[in-house]
Amino acid sequence: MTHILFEKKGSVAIAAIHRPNALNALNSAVLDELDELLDAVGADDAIRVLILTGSGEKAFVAGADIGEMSTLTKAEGEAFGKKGNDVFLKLERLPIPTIAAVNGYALGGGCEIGMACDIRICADTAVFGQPETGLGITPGFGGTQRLSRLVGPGMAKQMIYSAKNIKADEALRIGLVNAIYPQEELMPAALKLAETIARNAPIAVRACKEAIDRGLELPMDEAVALEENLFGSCFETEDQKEGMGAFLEKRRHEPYRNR
Ligand code: DAK
Repeated sequence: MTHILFEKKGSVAIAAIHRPNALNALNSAVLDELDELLDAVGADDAIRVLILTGSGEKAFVAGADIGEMSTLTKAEGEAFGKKGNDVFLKLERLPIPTIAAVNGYALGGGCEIGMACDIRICADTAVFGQPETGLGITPGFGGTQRLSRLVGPGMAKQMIYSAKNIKADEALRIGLVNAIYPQEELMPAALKLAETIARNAPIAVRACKEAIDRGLELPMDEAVALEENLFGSCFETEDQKEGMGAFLEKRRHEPYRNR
């Protein structure tokens, strides 16, 4: 891949968007590579957590590629929006947990791809925003939907209508990110969190992701029924037997085996 740097550290995968000449802006080529990468990560049983970041120190992702978008017709704009939305939905629905390590500018499509991850942490240099209305367009990769679900419609509308960027501390205050780290500590912190998650029983972790994400779309009675179902399914796993057995025998559990 040319536009994504990929590495595995144990059971944690790290993907860094890499377009050094455009602050990692998302063009069609990046979206195609991301699509392919997500299929590969989803098919790899050994990967338990995916960290998404931007290469370099200045940007996570500075948005969709404005050069590529500037000449789009209505039909091409819709097709570009669909391509992005399909990839972002694939990221959001990846069965394993995902962490966005936001290491700089996360604007437009950059803020949106971060919001398609389960957890966001950022560097103290990070800047977030949805600048689209200032460019004559709407957020096109799910920003109107995910931002309002994450920070509430009032704050999402303020950010989107005003097209004003916010800094890391404001992003933390409104709940857009979970934590802020000095730039050099961001990736170690992301890795530490990923490894902590990866040590827990993978089937249970995936079931929690499904229960939270699908449950949020359901009325409460259906959502708790979904939780009951997923809870029950854990009792068919070897990892549940090992985890509870170890507790009762007052010993540390063996590494979970994803079975
Ligand atoms: N696209 C293309 N190139 C970009 C870019 C972007 N989003 N952001 C930066 N670059 C390029 C710059 O053009 C520059 O290239 P050269 O001139 O060196 O060739 C290089 O990256 C370095 O950027 P700067 O020189 O501007 O760096 P500064 O430090 O001065 O400024 C900045 C950093 C992040 C404040 C500035 O680059 C900036 O404002 N960038 C644009 C940020 C932005 O507005 N992003 C949101 C894009 S809109 C839709 C689908 C998708 C979307 C909407 C609708 N549908 C189909 C409905 C999504 C929209 C967006 O994401």
